[in-house]
Formats: sequence, structure tokens, C-alpha cells
Amino acid sequence: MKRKIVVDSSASLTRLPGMDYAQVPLSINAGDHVFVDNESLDVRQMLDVLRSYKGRIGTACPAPADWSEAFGDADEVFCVSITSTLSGSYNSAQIAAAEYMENHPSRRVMVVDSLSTGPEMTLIAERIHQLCDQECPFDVIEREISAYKARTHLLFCLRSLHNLSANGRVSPAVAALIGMLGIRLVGHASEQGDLSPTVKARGDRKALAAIVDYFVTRGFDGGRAIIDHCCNPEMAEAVAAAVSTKWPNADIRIREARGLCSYYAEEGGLMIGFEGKEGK
Ligand code: X90
Repeated sequence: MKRKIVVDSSASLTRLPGMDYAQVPLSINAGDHVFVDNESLDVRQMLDVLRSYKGRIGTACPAPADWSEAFGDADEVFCVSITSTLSGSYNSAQIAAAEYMENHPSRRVMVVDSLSTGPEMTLIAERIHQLCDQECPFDVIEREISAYKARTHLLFCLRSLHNLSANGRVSPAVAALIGMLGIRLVGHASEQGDLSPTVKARGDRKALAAIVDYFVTRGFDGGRAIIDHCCNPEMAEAVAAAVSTKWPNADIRIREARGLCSYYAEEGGLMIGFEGKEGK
């Protein structure tokens, strides 16, 4: 029996070794420039082009056909999408899944709405991988993942909400929270899958303290954490150091955000996924 994990590119997960795996790209569009968020995208070069681009910049989610194509001929497919409140990716995946199962009645597709994005989606995909390695049946994986995603969290620390507000993904009132240089907005993905601002911090040191506080309130206990950054390895290292000082057993990884997340988190932005307790 063939099993496959398919996620959209907002997970910033280009490869998943040891598993039949594919990512379905979103794209970032600026006039004639179309940046397809796949493994070969040069994120730095994209950011350079976008920085000097004067026109409207938009993003696009995958179409159902992009998801179906990624399913290949797997008997069981496990999809993880970016939160359905901010993107049509989940909807496309669901349409693809329904069609795939109608065309192949013996096959099954599970579509997980992560209610989140980036590193939290990666944690979910990696958990599915583990359960597949343990040869868990499809229904068990479905149950386990719905419990797991209730205890994983996403935290962000942003220097600008310009691109999120220009694309209608946050309200102007939220965007106005960061108007000044040196202000970082620390917040989290809410239970509904929305961006929820928590603290307006003045400077990195205060933002770092707010991040560690959030690990505590969400019940982090030295589990797995993934820190994605957009051109900000220093801050990512500082978070990793603070977390590992407080929880020496924590399993922490630092990654560079891929295209979609880099565009929305913007330069200096951090996105952190971690395992904690249930409740957002
Ligand atoms: O369908 C599309 O065009 C994609 C739209 C995606 C919009 C949101 C991406 C946000 C990425 C920002 C920080 C984390 C926010 C988490 C909220 C759930 C990065």
C-alpha cells in the first residue's frame, strides 16, 4: 500500500526524507514576476525584486488540480494545508480529495486544516510521518492528528504587517499596531486559525521575553520546536538559546522560511511552531 504526505508550500517544508512526499506551491505575483514557491525558488532574490517593485503584489493558493497531481497514485494521502481562514488552499485540497476518492473508491485522502501555517504545519506533517512509520491505520492517524494539532502552537514576531494588510489578511486596526521602527508585534495563531496579536514589544529583548512567556502559557515542556526566520538568524538563535536555557531537553530546529511565509512575515520576521498543551 502506498502512502503519501502532501502539504502546501506555506509549511516551508521542501523535503521529508524517508517518506513519499510532495509540496504543492503557492505563488507570489508581482506583475510579470511570478515566484512559484517550490524547492528551486531563490527566496533572497525574490525579496530583492519585491523590495523595489512598485505595483501591486499578490499571492495565489494552489488550484485543486495542483493538489490532485501531487497525490500521484497513492492509496492513502495525508494533506496538510495553511489555515482556511486566510487562504483558499484548504478548499482546493478538499475539492481534489473528493474527486480523487470518487475516481478511485478504494483510496482515501485526509485533509487537515492546520488552522496555522509554517513550522506548525511542519510539526503536523512530521507527526503523520511518525505514525506512518509505526504503520498506524488511517483512522487512527486521523484521530491522533486531530488531538496533536490541538496541542501544537504557532507564535510569530513581526516587524511589519504591510504585506498582510495590503492583501487583506489582517485588519487595518491590527496593521496600525506596528507603525514605528523598533516595534515588534508578537502574537499567535488563534483557535479559529486567525492571526491574533498579543504583545506590542519595544525592541528585540522585550519581544524575546514575550516569546518565552508564550511558551510557558501554552504549556511547552521541552518538546519539539521549530523556529523559522526571514533573514533574521540572529533573533532565531536568540530564541533558541533562551528556550534551551529554560528547557534543556527541548528539541529545537532553526530554518529559513520559504517564499510564501517570507513574503508575509517580511524581513526580520519569525514564526515559531512548538508542542505544548491543548488550548490556544
Ligand atoms: O492563498 C493565499 O494567497 C495565501 C494567503 C496567506 C496569508 C497568510 C500567511 C501568513 C504567513 C505570517 C505570520 C503568521 C500568521 C499565522 C496566522 C494563522 C506568515
